Amino acid sequence: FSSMNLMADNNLNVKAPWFPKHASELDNCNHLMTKYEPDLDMNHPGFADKVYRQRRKDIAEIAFAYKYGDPIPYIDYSDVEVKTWRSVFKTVQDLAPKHACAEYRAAFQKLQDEQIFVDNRLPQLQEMSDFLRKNTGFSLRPAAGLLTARDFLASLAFRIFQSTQYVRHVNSPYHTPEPDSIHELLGHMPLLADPSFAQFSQEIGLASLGASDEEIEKLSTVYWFTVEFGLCKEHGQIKAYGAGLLSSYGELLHAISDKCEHRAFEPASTAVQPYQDQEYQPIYYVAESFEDAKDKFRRWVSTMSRPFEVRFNPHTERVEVLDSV
Ligand code: TIH
Ligand code: FE2
Repeated sequence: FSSMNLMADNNLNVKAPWFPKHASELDNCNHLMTKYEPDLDMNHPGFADKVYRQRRKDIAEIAFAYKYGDPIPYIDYSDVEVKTWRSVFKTVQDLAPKHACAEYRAAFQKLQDEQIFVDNRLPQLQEMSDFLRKNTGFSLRPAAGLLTARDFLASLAFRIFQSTQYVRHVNSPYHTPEPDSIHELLGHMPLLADPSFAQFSQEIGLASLGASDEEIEKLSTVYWFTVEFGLCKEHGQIKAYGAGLLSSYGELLHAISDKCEHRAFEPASTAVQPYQDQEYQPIYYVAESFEDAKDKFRRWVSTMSRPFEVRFNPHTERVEVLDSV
């Protein structure tokens, strides 16, 4: 401890990229990746659907206008959007008891008990944010689409999850290559309500602050193969905890079939495994448990080159930078 001094902001190693020091600075962390958008990609199921494209624009505007501290605006979801929600919700209800990890099942039950997960309406981000805050201190802010890895990971450091608010096109309910609110709600929210998993998510975020581009790439690859597409062991059986699996009926069945490869989660090798994000994954990584994944992740992160340490102060929602060189 004695060798670590709090660094003044302007003292920070000039080589470290800018990063937010307070949750309010996430207002600047909303840069989008332009990938698979209904306006740009002819293969998007919404490409020829004018009504869908306008809806996406309207909901994106809400996210761009959002500022720290605002309540998350209410979305009046249409009958078509509710129909899409219902069909995905039903498949998750069918598959989760057998294929989702215990932490997911427990949180899913809680969300049903509190009437947040029901089949005839989409949960609003604000009520979901309140639920998470009570359980793990996580909260939500609306995002307009797929964010850059640096911006997305930075928010996790503050226990803030940037969540899309639009709904996938009704013609592709069981798999979409882009995040949407159904993926966020059914995939991410249950696990963000689990304390151990919430901690793991925040640690990925903390490790990303001020990291080099190469390290961001590695961290987002680890994120991809854990938080998004992770499998884990439970009493000798393989279960899903990755959000991209739990929100996609199609990919969940693929991931537990013999049409793909399962490897043991090992951060150093997982971090450099190339992946694609348009189709089902050919490889999945299996963790022994969240605790084991966290231990391995911590050991690996400590080998990274960042010349300072960061510590989150939950009372001020500020990240303190500790000079460790
Ligand atoms: N493929 C997921 C689904 O269909 O629900 C959504 C995404 C997961 C990861 C990135 S986008
Ligand atoms: Fe996701």
